[in-house]
Amino acid sequence: MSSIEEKIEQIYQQVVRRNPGESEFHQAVNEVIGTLAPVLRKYPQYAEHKIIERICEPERQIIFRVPWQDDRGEVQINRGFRVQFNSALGPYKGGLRFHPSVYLGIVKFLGFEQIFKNALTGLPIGGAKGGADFDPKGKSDDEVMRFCQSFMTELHRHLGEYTDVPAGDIGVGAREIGYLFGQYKRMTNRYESGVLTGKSPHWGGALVRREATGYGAAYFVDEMLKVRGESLEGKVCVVSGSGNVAIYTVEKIEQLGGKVVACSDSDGVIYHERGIDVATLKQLKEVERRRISAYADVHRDARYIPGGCIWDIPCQVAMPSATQNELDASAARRLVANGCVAVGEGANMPTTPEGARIFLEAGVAFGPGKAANAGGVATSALEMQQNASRDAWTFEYTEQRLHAIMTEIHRACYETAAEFGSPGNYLIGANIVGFTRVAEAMVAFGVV
Ligand code: NDP
Ligand code: 2IT
Repeated sequence: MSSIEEKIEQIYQQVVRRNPGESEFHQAVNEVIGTLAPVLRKYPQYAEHKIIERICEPERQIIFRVPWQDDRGEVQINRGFRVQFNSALGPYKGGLRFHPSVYLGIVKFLGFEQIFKNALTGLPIGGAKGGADFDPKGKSDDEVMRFCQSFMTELHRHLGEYTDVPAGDIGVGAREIGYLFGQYKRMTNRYESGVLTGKSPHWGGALVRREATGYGAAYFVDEMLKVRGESLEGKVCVVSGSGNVAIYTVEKIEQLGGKVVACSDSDGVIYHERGIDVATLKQLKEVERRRISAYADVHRDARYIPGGCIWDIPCQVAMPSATQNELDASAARRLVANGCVAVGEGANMPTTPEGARIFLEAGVAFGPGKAANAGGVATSALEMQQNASRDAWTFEYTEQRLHAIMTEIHRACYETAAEFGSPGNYLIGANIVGFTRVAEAMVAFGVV
């Protein structure tokens, strides 16, 4: 090992020691800084300025009590988080996740990834993430509203259109953003549209934000296939999950001529050989808020596999779009054996490090989340632009901008991977592009 590699390993060990028990955060840090040795070799000033050490330490971490009353009047207590990780390139920006598994380690892994993803978009946004260990499943609208109001009552003092701009993630969609914005407006007495993104287009939200992550992920995979002289046209695909990202990944793949034969939730898998019907998906998930098993009641030729593993289904393109570490080494081996040629991560860190290694060794085109799913936050930044100029763009124009951003992210990752001696390795390309953009700004700002 060279001294640079040893130094990076020491930094990683230091991160593990300073952040005990936060395995997802350790994993995300290792995955990024493990690829940065060639960058430090080329730009020794980043080591001198201790950019890696500084980037691994969040600028600010906020943890707070969220008390609320359920429909029976019983008091419930949850824990809220906001990790404002890095503001070198712009105001803190990143989603809120409401899921019972949320703890500091998850929020920190997501916030860390967000720094580099946001830099990749080329737009002026820093990195952050937040959320709560609140489980929206089975809660009434009123309960969700009271929870969101209590959450924002504390968080509002840390936000602002030039300070920190949250959006959605797992368990947080347009309904939750509405309740959060309503409470922010009430507490601050300001109609500050740009303080949250993912708003309804009826009151300041950007058209295409709802679709953006899924559409962008499909565009990214199409770009990876183009480099190989192929496209999504005619490809058999599987998309895990059935939430916001999954639904619009299915929609765009189908628009680009691919066929999605399966999607899922945490209870099971739907297999529909003639292709998932996206209108049914939207009706069941967005309108009725039901489980994916209900799809098989609507389409009798579809099969529901309770407890099934979606990666057992043969496909040419796999789009993990549910959650972290949902695709491990054994699933990666099965996908490769079944003829999978491209993987686009719609979710954040859905593939384990071993799974990613298997894809790269097998020559599968592997689009890491921080590049492939950046379309969501990029369109959030477009929403901020529209809010700042009190303007509203058309669907067509906004989608064109999203498409151009995804094409540019692909180009930057592809060319940088080749420049640093790893052609075709988008993981390395994405990490290096994202890191160097943030590092340049941090060096310019001095020791802050
Ligand atoms: P949603 O809440 O809309 O949907 C989440 C989906 O993933 C549901 O189908 C859910 O199933 C499934 N899921 C969640 N947790 C688990 C789990 N532990 N095991 C199995 N399935 C699970 O969230 P999004 O679609 O917004 O987010 C999906 C992923 O995309 C996340 O990793 C998120 O960080 C990432 N992402 C989201 C962006 C956005 O704009 N929304 C932007 C970029 C990335 P169930 O209902 O059974 O829980
Ligand atoms: O992981 C992500 O990029 C998001 N959940 C979207 C963040 C945002 O601010 O739009």
